Amino acid sequence: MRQNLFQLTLGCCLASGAWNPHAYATDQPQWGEAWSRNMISNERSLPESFDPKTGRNIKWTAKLGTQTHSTPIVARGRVYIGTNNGEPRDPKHQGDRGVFMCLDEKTGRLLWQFVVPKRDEDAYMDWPQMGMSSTATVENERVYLVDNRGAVVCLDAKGMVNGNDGPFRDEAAYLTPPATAGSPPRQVIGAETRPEPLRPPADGKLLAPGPLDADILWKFDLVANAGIWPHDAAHSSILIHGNYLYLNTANGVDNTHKRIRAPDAPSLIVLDKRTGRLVARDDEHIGPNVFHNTWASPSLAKVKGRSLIFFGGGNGVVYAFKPVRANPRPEEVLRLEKVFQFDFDPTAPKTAVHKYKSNRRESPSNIYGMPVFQRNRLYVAGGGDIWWGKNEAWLKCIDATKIGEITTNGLVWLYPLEKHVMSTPAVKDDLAFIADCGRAFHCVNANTGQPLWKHEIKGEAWASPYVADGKVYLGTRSGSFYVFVASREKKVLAELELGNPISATATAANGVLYIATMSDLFAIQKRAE
Ligand SMILES: [Ca+2]
Repeated sequence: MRQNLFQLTLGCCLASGAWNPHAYATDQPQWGEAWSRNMISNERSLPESFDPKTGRNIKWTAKLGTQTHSTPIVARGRVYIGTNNGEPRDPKHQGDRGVFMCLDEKTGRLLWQFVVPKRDEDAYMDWPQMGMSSTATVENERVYLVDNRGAVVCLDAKGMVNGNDGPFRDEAAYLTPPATAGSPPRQVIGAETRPEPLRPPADGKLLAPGPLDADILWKFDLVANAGIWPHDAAHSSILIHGNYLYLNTANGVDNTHKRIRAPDAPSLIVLDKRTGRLVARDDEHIGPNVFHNTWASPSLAKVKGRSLIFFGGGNGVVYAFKPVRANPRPEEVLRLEKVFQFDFDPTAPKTAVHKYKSNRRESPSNIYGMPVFQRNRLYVAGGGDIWWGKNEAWLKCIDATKIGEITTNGLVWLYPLEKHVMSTPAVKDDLAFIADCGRAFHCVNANTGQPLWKHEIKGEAWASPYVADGKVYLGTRSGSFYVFVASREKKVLAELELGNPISATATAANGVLYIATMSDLFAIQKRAE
């Protein structure tokens, strides 16, 4: 099939007389492959190495804030990335903010930015300087994103410069913080704070949106409209299926890390992409067993002719759901119909889970990365919790064709990792790649789970490995960036020191590789010799 497709593509190129080495060059409008979430790309002619100091293979560099935990997305001539306001680009936005930048793909110039005041009722609801850590999803001229306050927004890709498109027109109020300098957030553990709506400033004066500001088309507040409890940072990567958006809610513990304050809130919701209306939610009662937060985003694939939504809950259970039916009645909130559930860590504690907080040997398991689908199998990394749980973590391969309770009969293989894992796997044919927080990068036989090779990396991996052009790209929290050959044998092509931690996964689009450190976004392109 792959060969046929290649021959067909080659045939078309030859027929049109325009053979182009970048024939596979396309946008990357969502995180990972649509919608398997596999961290792979068909881009070609990507560089093996680069050097920001000498400019070798650097197309452009864009200044970000001081913390960047979001992965760059490329669509229709624009590059999108979340960061903080550590380096204010617009003098009217001063102080700590969530920032989401839209840059020109050709030059890296800032086209517009979405700047959102921090939650200041409790530092644990929107951690200081974290910025906007969600990764955007773009379809046509609409940009779907979860902001730092836990609002799902649909933004106009053209921004405010072509006017304030609606129905949402209250941008002035949403970009104005309660106090001009920003209030220092409170951090009183156990205090009876609650998430609150953004307060207007005491003097009533709102900032005026300008041509550098974002244009919100609609907004859905996960706190006010879905009842979730925000914790640390909102982190979602929205999945689009037909007219619907599927996303994890980032419902989490409160600042004691021992209480779930919104036990009935959904973990996975579905919104109508045209209006932002809540269409469906899960009915799995995951809330009480969320050990830390709900930070893993869903994936989708066709299994035996039917589409399934895959989701890793904050309770360490992997679910498959049927997508919502085509036309729910207005005002109806459907319950997602479950097809299977797989307990990722069946022997872990299942009751009073928060008493295992800070226990590095025994605790429930959390899932941070997305479930990756390839050839009827689901590859999921998870285990423990990097901040509050046990060290133990695994890469597990699940048979996605099973139905019902599949914890025992759905496991194909498991591969133990070094210590904690934040990454989503990259599965390329028979090879599965995963990086962990125990400073190990692994290549595993995707069919059997047998280890093939391992490489000791500097720093924890918060990013995911990314396979493109026969190479694996991976950045780490020590600021090291690795390029490996994507093969059964270990071969390190490059080990670079970028001097600043990396949380973002690399992204390839239109023949260019994008790598974000905490403070800079590099567009990297092979120069003609
Ligand atoms: Ca507009």
